[in-house]
Amino acid sequence: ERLPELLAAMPKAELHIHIEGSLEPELIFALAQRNGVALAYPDVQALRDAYAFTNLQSFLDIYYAGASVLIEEQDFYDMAWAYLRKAAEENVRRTELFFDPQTHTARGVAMATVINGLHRACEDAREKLGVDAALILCFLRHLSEDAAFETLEQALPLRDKFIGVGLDSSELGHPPEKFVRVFARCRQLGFRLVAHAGEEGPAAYVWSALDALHVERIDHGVQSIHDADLMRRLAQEGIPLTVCPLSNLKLRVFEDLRQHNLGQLLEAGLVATINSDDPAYFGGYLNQNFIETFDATGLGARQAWQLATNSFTGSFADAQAKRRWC
Ligand code: ES4
Ligand code: ZN
Repeated sequence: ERLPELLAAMPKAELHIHIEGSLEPELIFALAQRNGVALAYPDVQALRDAYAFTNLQSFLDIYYAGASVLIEEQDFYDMAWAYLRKAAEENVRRTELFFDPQTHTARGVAMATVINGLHRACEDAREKLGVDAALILCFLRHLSEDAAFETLEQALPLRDKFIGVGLDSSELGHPPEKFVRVFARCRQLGFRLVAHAGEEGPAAYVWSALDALHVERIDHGVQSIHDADLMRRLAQEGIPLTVCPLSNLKLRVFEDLRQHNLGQLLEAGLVATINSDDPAYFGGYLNQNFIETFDATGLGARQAWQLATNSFTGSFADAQAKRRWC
């Protein structure tokens, strides 16, 4: 049987998807119209043409601009529902969605509007699509730790609607240490913890995400390859890495997909996974990430099985659900 069909058909989990990064240009324009929000681009094609990124920051600027059309609870629902339908089609059985509340609260959108819209879509996904979906609140690392504390405070009345917290946005110059106190508080509160580290930033940021923040998973983490001691630790402790190949390609973390180190991470025994990151911006949803990465790097059926297994074992699903999938 052909590999692309196997990759598409196999049940899998997605552990690294920013729901604002699933907002397609067509939905951005529809929501802009619905909400009377002005966009800096005349049409869908002009917006798509602006997706010519050279690094993480050049992407983030346009990603935050796209999110400005989200105003009402139904907007957040519609965005998440569109992604969850796509996930179901791609045989995703479990997905853990990042969201960036500070992008929205800074524009005067209430925290409850954001979380209730996303959470309702997750509930409908379980019921109508058979997709198990959970939310992870991300703090924006280019903002202060005080701003993160304020965000946590605003979200706590809705704490049963998200399972964990993460750390995203501009990595360089914003090391994990900046958020030690707020992550300690989240840990105390019983949230699951993750952080972006080693995407553009150095392996040292992966060490501090583990030792200063006590995260359970590393988002990206591809720079870990440059530190042999770190590689041994990640393997020994079974710390999952949520790798995003098409994102890495578009943001020039690797200049060619053939140079991507996913195969080496697996070879070293790490719990590496494939994820889409911001599929509307990076040229593909989860199955496209699998197919293009396998094609470029020559991975085979054995790695396909390993990646699917890793995605479920690395997830924050309960033990019973994991037994059902694995
Ligand atoms: C992100 Cl690719 C990436 N890196 C860091 N933060 C992000 N937020 C959305 N996509
Ligand atoms: Zn990400």
